Amino acid sequence: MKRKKALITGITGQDGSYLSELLLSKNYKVLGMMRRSSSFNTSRIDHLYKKFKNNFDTEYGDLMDDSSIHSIISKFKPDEIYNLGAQSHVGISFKTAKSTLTYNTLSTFNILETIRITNKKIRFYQASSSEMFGITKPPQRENSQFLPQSPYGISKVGAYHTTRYFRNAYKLHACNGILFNHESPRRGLNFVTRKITFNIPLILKGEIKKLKMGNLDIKRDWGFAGDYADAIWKIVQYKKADDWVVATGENYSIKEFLDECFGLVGLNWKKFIIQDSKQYLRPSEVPNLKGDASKVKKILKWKPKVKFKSLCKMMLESDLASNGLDFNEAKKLASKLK
Ligand code: NAP
Ligand code: G4F
Repeated sequence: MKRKKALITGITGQDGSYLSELLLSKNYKVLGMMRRSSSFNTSRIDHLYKKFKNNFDTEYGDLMDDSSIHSIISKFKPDEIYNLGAQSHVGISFKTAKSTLTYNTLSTFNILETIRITNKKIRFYQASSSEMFGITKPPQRENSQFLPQSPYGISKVGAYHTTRYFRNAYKLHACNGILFNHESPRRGLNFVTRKITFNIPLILKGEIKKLKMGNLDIKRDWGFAGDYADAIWKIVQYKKADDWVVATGENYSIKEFLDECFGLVGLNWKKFIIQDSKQYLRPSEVPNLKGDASKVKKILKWKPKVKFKSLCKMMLESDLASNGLDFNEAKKLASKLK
């Protein structure tokens, strides 16, 4: 059987790294498109260059530069394109509203238009987001209303509709995965879950005394990024291009995430967290996300394996290990802070 080739944008991000590992394990050839940065940004994928040297590589490109997309697609000739590249931070999107709107929406258009011109058989995946639902009440599903509350949310609605437009108008196999929050030890340090697990060891070691945070009453439906990579792949393999909600169906507040993680080392978070710090409050919020993933479960037979408590433990264990600590040693340090 012919070996499949996948092009991944946003390869250097959390999801890019898990998706690459999954596709390589399925014998794909994977090419990642990455942007130039002044310092190296490949720490999440460095292990793949060596291990899969004939099947894994990256190429510099820019999703706002059609000629660079065209050149990569013409040369690599992918069967599938996974568009994960985006300014993905909601809070920062309020500060970089115009570039987030432009980049996240037009980048999707640029890839789809190139597919339309070069090879309409290429299957396309768009990284859509539960942030698009905004203030719509949970549970949110495929046909729930989009009421985005941030430049990021609006940009993702634009990209979602761009994907549907190419599917309907030009019959491209263009899919939207509407993924709810998914986390991992590779999550960026300025997303709320990783901010918490990254800083607990620093609190234990006395390197910081207090951590400033924003609104802790917000609820999110948090899954594990490794599980979500599997859903992304299944969405693209399905015979019919469609839109799919991917979620665990359970949600927790940030206070509950703090309870769980600080509890694992025997600490009470209230002693160490400053709430409602102006720096982290957003001009408008998405208060309550909880997805209904019945469709993806029923048709694609996908279900999340990692639940909330295991996710907290996995992330904290990894950040403790990076500081040379295990849970027992962490608890000993914690007893000195009580
Ligand atoms: P991430 O870790 O922030 O990775 C984003 C990727 O996009 C990185 O490779 C980043 O490159 C690249 N990128 C960002 N801004 C760019 C720009 N202006 N030009 C070129 N490349 C740029 O995000 P993720 O968690 O893996 O998410 C992957 C995709 O899924 C994103 O589109 C995100 O919006 C979407 N999504 C994520 C979640 C979630 O909970 N994780 C949920 C729903 C949807 P650098 O490494 O150089 O920064
Ligand atoms: O972890 P967050 O920054 O993720 P957010 O805004 O939900 O966005 C993530 O999930 C989306 C899917 O719904 C993705 F599309 C998007 O790319 C990204 O991956 O914040 C979660 C919540 C927010 O309500 C925020 O206001 O936590 C609240 N929060 C409270 N204190 C904080 C903090 N968020 C951050 N980042 N830092 C804080 O100190």
